[in-house]
Amino acid sequence: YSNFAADLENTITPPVKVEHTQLLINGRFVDAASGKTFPTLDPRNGEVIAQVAEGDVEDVNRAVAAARKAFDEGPWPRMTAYERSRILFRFADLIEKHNDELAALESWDCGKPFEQSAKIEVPMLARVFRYYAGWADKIHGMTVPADGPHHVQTLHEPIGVAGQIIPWNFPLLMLSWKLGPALACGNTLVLKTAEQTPLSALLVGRLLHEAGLPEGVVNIVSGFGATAGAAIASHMDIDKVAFTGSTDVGKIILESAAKSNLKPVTLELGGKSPFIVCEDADVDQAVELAHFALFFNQGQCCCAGSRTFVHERVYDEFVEKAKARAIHRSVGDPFKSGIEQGPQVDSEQFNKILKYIKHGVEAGATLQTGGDRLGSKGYYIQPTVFSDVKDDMLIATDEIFGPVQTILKFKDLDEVIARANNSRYGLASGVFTQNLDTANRLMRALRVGTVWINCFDVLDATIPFGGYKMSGTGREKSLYSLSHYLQVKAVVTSLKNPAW
Ligand code: TXE
Repeated sequence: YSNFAADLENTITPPVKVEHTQLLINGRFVDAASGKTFPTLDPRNGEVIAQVAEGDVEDVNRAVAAARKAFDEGPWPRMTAYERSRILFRFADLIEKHNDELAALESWDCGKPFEQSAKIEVPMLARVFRYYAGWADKIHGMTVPADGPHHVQTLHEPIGVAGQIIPWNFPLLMLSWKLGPALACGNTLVLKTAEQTPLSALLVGRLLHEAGLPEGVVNIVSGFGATAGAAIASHMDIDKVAFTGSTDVGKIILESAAKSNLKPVTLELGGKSPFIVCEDADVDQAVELAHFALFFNQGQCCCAGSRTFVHERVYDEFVEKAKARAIHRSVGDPFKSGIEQGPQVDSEQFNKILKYIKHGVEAGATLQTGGDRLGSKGYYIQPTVFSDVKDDMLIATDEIFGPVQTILKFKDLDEVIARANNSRYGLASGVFTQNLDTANRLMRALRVGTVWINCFDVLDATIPFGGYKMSGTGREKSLYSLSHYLQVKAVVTSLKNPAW
């Protein structure tokens, strides 16, 4: 890794200016009520990018009041669905116009490769909003053939004010998966960004208003979980909460919702997704896909293929090649061309990953490559591969959320199904095989929200995403996401002339 490490000492200046650092409440950028700010840091070197307004309970209250007014008095929920749809389409056009600016803010704050942000994530952001713009005028109820002299229909109404709390690993995409369905259904909302990555969402907020979004519909509060986040989860005037983050905080959110006003909650939490390489696999292809499944986004994906199960027939060859692929992974300044991996998001995640690597070594797994930090500043970690991993080692049970591949050996399908399902999580999985029967068997047997067969991380807006077990509840993206942002009202009308 020495070549990369040498490069890490000089950080490239990102091609963007930070314009927005205040909270967005009622269509205006404002300071926090307390006047407090917090620094958002550059993961390449730990230096301050900008001071950002630190929202707290009082700011959440102001934001909820604005969202409530925008919901109760309109115009947003009462606009024609077509008008709402047009605003969202215009917003998607503005995303494209500001592609590189959004991508640069995202990469600077998160540490992810700029090429990844500019070519994959920001285009996906526009795609997600166009998907939901298309839904806005296609949301409608049913007529119901009830017994008796009644005409029965259902109205699908927006749920009200949504509270949305997002993490730092994909700030823009997580924002789009939450704002998209909420807005298409006519809700207003308060979004809390992660404290590590507040910047890109604030530019999104400005662009939404440039597209014609009425004031108060989207309010964005930067701040911390224990203060601003907790205020959202327990707020009496928020009608629904959507959260993406750790399983531990997911439990707190559910509890706060129950203890306050019983608002419905959707949760998208952690995972320990199996990636199963079957005996008929083309090893080179399997290695490449398994590598992508784990290392993409510095390994900071809730659906990362973080338990690589490999059939014993191809195991040795797979381990050798997985190691070689990890050694060749290009790690470096995310603003440099051709970089596959940047730094981890912050010192907390960085230390957590190094701790798990140490656990792995101590537990007796074989460290094939990596295992340490890269360079002397910032939060870069060497692409790391462990083989001979046993199911009960912490590196095989816990979400590491970093560039650490753990390879486990299996003998037959029954065994790997049982082991893959033996997890408190159930978010996603990958299956690599040419055998149709094997693929069909695994597809049905795995207790997870997504099965990717001979592919991974296909996250199109049309495909539902969400977890079984402790990976969460509810589905994001796709038609399924809309139901979480709608109330169903039954309307029963007595018929004067039932004979008809
Ligand atoms: O998560 P938190 P952290 C996993 C991953 C990672 C671990 C810890 O394993 O290493 O979680 O990351 C807000 N009330 N995932 O500490 O704390 C917080 O401000 C309300 C998986 O960053 O869950 C941020 O906006 N909100 C995951 C968001 O919750 C609270 C993505 C996530 O932070 C809160 C991120 C509280 N009491 C981490 N405490 C995924 N599913 O993709 C914190 N928050």
